[in-house]
Amino acid sequence: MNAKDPKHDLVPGAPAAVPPTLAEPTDPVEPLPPKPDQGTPETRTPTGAETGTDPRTAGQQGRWLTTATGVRVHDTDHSLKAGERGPTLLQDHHLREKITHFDHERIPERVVHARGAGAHGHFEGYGTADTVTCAGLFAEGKRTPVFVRFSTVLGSRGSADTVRDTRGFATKFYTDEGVWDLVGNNIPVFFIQDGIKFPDIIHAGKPHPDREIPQAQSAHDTFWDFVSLHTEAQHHTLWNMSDRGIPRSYRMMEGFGVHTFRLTRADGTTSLAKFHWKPKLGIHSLTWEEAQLVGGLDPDFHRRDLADAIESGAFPEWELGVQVFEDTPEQMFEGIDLLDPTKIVPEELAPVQPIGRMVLDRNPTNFFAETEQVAFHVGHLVPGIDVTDDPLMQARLFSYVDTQLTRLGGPNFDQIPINRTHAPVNDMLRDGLHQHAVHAGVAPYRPNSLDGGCPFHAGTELSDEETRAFVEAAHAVEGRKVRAQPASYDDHFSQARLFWASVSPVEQEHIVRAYSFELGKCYESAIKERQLQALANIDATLCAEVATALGLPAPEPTEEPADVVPSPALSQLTGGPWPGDGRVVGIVIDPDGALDDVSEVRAAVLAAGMLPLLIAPRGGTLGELDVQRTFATARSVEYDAVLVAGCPPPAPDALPARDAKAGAADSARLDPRVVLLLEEAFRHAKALGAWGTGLQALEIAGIPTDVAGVATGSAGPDVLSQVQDLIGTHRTWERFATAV
Ligand code: HDE
Repeated sequence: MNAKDPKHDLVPGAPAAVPPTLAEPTDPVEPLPPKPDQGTPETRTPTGAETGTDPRTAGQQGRWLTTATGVRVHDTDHSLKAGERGPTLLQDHHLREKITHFDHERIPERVVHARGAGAHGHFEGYGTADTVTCAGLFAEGKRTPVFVRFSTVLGSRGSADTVRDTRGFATKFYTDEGVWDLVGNNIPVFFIQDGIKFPDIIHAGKPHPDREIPQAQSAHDTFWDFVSLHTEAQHHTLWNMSDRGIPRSYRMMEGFGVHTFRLTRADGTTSLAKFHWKPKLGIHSLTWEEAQLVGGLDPDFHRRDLADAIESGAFPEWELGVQVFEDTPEQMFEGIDLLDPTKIVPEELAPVQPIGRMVLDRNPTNFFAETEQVAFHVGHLVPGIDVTDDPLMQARLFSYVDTQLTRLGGPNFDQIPINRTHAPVNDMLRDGLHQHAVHAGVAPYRPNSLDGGCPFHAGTELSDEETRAFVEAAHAVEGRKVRAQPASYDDHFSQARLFWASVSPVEQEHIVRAYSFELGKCYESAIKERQLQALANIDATLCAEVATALGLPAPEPTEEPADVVPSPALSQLTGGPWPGDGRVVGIVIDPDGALDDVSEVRAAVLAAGMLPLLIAPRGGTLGELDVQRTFATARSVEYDAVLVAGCPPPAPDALPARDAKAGAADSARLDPRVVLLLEEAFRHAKALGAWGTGLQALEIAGIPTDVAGVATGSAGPDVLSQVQDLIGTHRTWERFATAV
């Protein structure tokens, strides 16, 4: 086994904890430990008790290959045959076990949110929520382990990360009082107001049932057919068409509980509240072109970004905040119906008050065991946090348990290690497929006298932390069976208009392009025209711009556009500058030219918590420098900023006839793939920096040096510090033309 390779410490993504030897290992050793960045679920019994065992023993142990029952195997490469050239014998129990288990390795993917990535971490309360809820996890300094899963909604498990879609943001808090799941999204509103319509919107968004296309996207007829007929979806759709639909990173997304929750104090009094996750790194997005390129070049872009950031110590962080409202019988705030999940409450009207922070600091050890098997449920609530009568939330209370029965194969999914609570379980639930607990006693019923009356009811006094139970808030209801909704739910356009009016011109421009693309991909003109009608009811300019792109007339609104007061908090460009943690900086070098300052700049990028990747004509090592990317493997979309430290001439593999990536610039002086890299980074308004002969490279590539976002200088460290400032605003926004 090699000594630890220092490269493994610098560049994340090494497949194993220890670099492999060139020759096949022949001496039996114990299984290698997981990588240092990886965590596991805490070792708890199926009923929540701490075991104190090393979590690694939950995986494979010992140096010898065994069967599933631990019998040592001497040969797993040859089946048991009747003679060397004869048929395989039915007797071969090892073959049958191996093949049978393999045949059943797959489980149904999630019906929505199938594609996702997860991480472990912790939540720490600030104590500021004590005035509104008795939930123990928010107490000052209280640390609670968490597991978070981010996801897209529409795509299958193997679909690309960077598609235009809503993102799931689901957090499992393993609190002392049981598990609390906050199963939210990165968009604060939803397509529908009543959960009974969830299968309809999802059927419309999923691929067409005949051809099963397109995958993981809303740019098709059935989606726009539904949302144009069902205009309560227009607000959510507008967010999807905005940059929120194509995040740069899971680490750079807001999260929202979407519904209004009911919080209960120790004295039983209640408030209504909306949960918000605010990312430390700000909210940033890809451009549409980047998202398209990444979808092909690195479909795992968000998954990789999350894992790499954690591995390199740039731990993603969010602050949890609440908007709190008086729990009045009307459940309204400033005319906004708090039970309508297609509505937000602008932060300017009800500030988001910070109540704690979450840090994700460990990657899963095993994707299937943890990220795939984690089972969230809106009904996983703890004392102090309750649901409301939002009809979308009500349906979810049924759906999340129900779906696990199919997905995880039975009612004991709470006993899978990643789902195990850290609080004692004594539930009288018995048996079922895959029961892990060995329950003692004879009386899993109440009342009983045979088990000493166990288990007992806990108390309803919320102020008594030792004995309190989860107590439903005694909220009054109307009590008349109807299939109907309140009149306030009929306003479908005013908040879509609010969102449009609140974002910056460049964000508006992106929205126009997104609608134009998506509707342009629809086949049927009637669907485009119907959606244009909905846009007319949101904003005349938006409608006119999209209509022009589609070559259709812009209709007049059928409803008087609402007067709205813009909410600056809705724009991604509000705030900043933001930290550059975990940002990726590409450094182009010419191995045959001067390598002035490259080592120093690389070290400075690392010291700033960012990841430097050296890009050279060929792989390998240049002096003390490792090359991470070649011109053939590099593409601009991987980098948040590009530094140019040399002017490499075309490499031997850059013949335009052989390389589709080749550009048309001064092909004798600069490798055409570097030209493409620089052109793209510039077009996407990313930070560029050059010094020494790198300045010539910019000139040959036609990149102006007298514009915002292009840093030049005589020495690398000086250029890097300018580029770091530019990364703080994510892009040089003034370079984006806005035609709207
Ligand atoms: Fe979900 N949703 N949902 N949803 N949802 C699921 O549960 C459902 C809704 C959300 O990473 C499923 O375990 C219904 C809103 C996330 O494992 C399923 C309705 C919001 C995740 C389900 C909604 C969400 C899910 C599929 C309408 C944002 C991924 C697999 C009443 C607040 C969780 C599963 C993960 C997953 C049903 C609406 C967020 C089928 C019926 C609104 C983040 O149970």
